[in-house]
Amino acid sequence: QLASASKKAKDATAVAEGTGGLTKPLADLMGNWDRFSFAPIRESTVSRAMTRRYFTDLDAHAETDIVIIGAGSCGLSAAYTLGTLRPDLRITIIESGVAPGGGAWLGGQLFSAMVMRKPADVFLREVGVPFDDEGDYVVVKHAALFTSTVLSRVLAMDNVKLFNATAVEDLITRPAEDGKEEGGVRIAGVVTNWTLVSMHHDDQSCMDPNTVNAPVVISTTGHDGPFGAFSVKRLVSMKQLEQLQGMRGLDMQRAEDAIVKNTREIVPGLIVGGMELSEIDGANRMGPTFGAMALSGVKAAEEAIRVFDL
Ligand code: AHZ
Repeated sequence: QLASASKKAKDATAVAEGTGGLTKPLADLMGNWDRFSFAPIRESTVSRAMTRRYFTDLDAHAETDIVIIGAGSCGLSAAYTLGTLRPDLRITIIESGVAPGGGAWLGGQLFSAMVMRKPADVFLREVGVPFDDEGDYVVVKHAALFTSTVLSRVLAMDNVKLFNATAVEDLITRPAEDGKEEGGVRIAGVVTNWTLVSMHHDDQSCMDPNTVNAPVVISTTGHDGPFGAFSVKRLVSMKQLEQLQGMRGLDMQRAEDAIVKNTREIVPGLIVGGMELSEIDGANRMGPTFGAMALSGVKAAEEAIRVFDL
């Protein structure tokens, strides 16, 4: 107790003598808790502060330039690249989870460190994530440092809105332009619902969805799973793809090059990146090395701009 009291006194002195590395307004608060009180507020003010912004965003993003489905390592890397290169575009990220980041909060087997093979270090330098250089590969001390840094850069962009806890339930389609195969479609946006609603279609009725129109969609929903490989599975059920080849076994060497090289427009208006691609092409998985996710995101952004500008 004595030690903690003397530490408190010391902290208070440190604040009195200087800011100790903190900004002055925060430093000034410390040591003055007896006189502390928050500014007054009414509950409805809080409700309106949230809902007005959310519904203004919903209204603005009902017509968007580019939708990104999934905010995992690939989707966030795509969003960062797009948002930086094209501040003129309205970008909408739809993420079914409450917590964006997909599988990129940990490395492998719940370990902290995240490995990326070179040249993916260029993306880390770009967004400002520190790493240990180990020669052919680099290591970020905690995967969460990568994900939180990219996420914070993306969320700070004026032209990007993330709707999390929101699932893409379907794709909006239009008949493909002249000259395309009979019955072919182009993708013209996404169909959405609150994820908790999407999870209850089996036991509740009449829970129709909402829509977002967009000329270009990037799908990065990961490999097959309860929510994964969403768009490519839907392309099969709507007969735009004959079948999925299915993700192959783990081979880091092959998997990462293949994912980046194969990141492309799969049907008009729909670009697929990250591990969702492995289900179409029958690519290997890479397990816990994330360079291909970052660079597939960069390539997906480049493709999206090309398609958007056509
Ligand atoms: O919640 C999902 C996750 O955040 C989200 N998602 C999936 N279906 C969705 C839907 N609507 C909205 N219908 C949806 N969001 O998509 C995100 C996918 O993130 P991920 O981390 O699973 O995929 P990724 O391709 O960005 O990264 C894959 C990382 C992997 S998997 C792997 C292996 O298994 O070997 N190795 C690596 C590096």
